[in-house]
Amino acid sequence: MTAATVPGTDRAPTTNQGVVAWVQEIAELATPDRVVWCDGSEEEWTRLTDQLVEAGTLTRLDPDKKPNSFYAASDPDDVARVEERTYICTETERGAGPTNNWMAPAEMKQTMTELYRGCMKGRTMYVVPFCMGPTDSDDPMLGVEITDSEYVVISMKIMTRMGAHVVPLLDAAGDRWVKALHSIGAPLAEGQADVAWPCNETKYISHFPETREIWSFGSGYGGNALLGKKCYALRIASAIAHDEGWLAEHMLILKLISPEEKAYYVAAAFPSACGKTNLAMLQPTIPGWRAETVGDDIAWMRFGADGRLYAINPEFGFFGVAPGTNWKTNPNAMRTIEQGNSLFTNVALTDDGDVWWEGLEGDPAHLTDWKGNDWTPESGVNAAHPNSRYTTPISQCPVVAPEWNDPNGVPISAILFGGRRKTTIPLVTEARDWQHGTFMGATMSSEKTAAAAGKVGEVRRDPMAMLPFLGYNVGDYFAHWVDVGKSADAGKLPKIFYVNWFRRGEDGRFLWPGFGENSRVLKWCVERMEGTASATETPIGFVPTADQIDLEGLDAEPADIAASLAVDVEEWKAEIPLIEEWFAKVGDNLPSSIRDEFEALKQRLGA
Ligand code: GTP
Ligand code: SPV
Ligand code: MN
Repeated sequence: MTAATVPGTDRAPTTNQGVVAWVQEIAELATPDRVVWCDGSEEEWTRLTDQLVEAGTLTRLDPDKKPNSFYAASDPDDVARVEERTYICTETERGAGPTNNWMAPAEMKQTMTELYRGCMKGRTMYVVPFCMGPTDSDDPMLGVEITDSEYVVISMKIMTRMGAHVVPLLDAAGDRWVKALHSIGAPLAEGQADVAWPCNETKYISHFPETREIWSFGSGYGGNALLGKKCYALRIASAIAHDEGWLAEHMLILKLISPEEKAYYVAAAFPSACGKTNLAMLQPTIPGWRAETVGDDIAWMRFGADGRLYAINPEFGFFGVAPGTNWKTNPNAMRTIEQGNSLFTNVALTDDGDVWWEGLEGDPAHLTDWKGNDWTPESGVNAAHPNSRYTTPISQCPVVAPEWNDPNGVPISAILFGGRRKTTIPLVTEARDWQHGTFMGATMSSEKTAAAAGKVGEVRRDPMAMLPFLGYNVGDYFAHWVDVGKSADAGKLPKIFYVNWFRRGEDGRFLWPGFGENSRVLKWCVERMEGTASATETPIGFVPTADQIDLEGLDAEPADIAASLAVDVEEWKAEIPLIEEWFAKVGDNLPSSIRDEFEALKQRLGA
């Protein structure tokens, strides 16, 4: 089939000839049965969800419980981001750096072109115009995703600003838009029956930061397939941000309001499945304090005319970890999904048309688990996959900040870094200054979670929670952070803190209750910014003692709180060779200022 005969190719709603030519080129290569230009309408949503119910990909939930909401179960081999199949294809290997898989762009394109050849046979090719961040921005960040997955189209409707209203922006964009090509890689032969979750064993998630392109093949799940999210808003955008002097970060954005009605905006970088969504929807336990959500996963930060750092959330929905979410840990997420218009992937299905996952209230006697098997409490397996997720509109969040859609963003006064560490890292540490904070971020570490395929629990360095999401050389990234600090008025830079909600006692229990109680830590951070709280200077930075944090009414063992805040010099000395090893990997591109911070830390520890 040639492009001229792929029905629909010629129905482009845009005058952007670059878009038209690219769609034509891909239609010719992938040979779908038809091309559909998505308009993002309710009619389109209904048509696609009906079609997916018919195909067995989606199950409609009971509308009295979750209106206009659906359950999906993926192929058991397509459940998370595939980091070992994720590539940064820069002209030089140095460009991608020591932390990314690299292949030369021409070689990758040659390999993948052969995979894409005929890969949409028997399917529909959808063209999804989308915008990351508010559409009324001075410089809207546009993209076009081509995909052969209906599930991806409806997910993109929740997660991005997409459809007809983006087309006028695209018309005027020239070549300032990102080509995002996605295929599940499951062509259908004449008469071949489809499966509920088609995908391909061979997977590639490839990025070409120099030409602002994304090529994804073989997976239909999450960050592998919804290309506006990690691929564009982090990997491609981090490279753009490096060139243009701003920051694209794996951070939530939270608005904290004091009893005096003063608002503080906080951005926080925690690795995948380490608490961003939960903190973003925090329900403070301290009387008089309130919190509102701006974003739960990604922040784009630029300096404003007043010299302060302003953040926007480029996303339009939440793609949240389901297990552990409940009315106690995250009531605002529960209220968001309760309103419907949501997808639930790889959770369990109840017998009465609702969803369930480990940690949710209720103790169901019978379920259909994420693999489609009968499940009872005696089954001895999880009913939901640990990386099962809800996809839901931000606008439904009952505590969404009114300014979440403001193209100018919100002024950030604090940045938190944090990982999941059983030992060593105290509940909270304040950096001495921006450069020290950059060192903290650069040496951050965390135990691996189910958000990516691979071994769970292993400690790895995850700088600024960006290890899997950086579109260029990690040493250049650290230098960029240092430069951003130098370019600014020090007094206007956010203060940096390092937190750890996950420190454990010898018996394995969490020392800090976490969730809403994290507001106590945030209150201390705010009071440090205001100069009203005290801290104790330690070799690793400023750490509070238990009496320096507001613990009134907290139900916790004082010994546990003290242990969560302890700076154990011996544990820290054991951390030194691990940082040494990490910096050896970063190599010659490690900025000397970050090396200096390390030497100073060693001196203070007597290591
Ligand atoms: P991604 O969407 O993968 O980027 O994850 P995330 O960083 O948004 O993590 P999320 O908030 O979804 O939390 C992941 C897991 O950590 C869930 O099972 C939570 O219940 C758990 N969690 C979140 N906050 C806390 C906390 O303060 N303490 C403890 N112990 N667990 C937490
Ligand atoms: C993460 O892993 O950090 C996520 C989920 O937010 S995904 O979109 O799959 O990357
Ligand atoms: Mn994330």
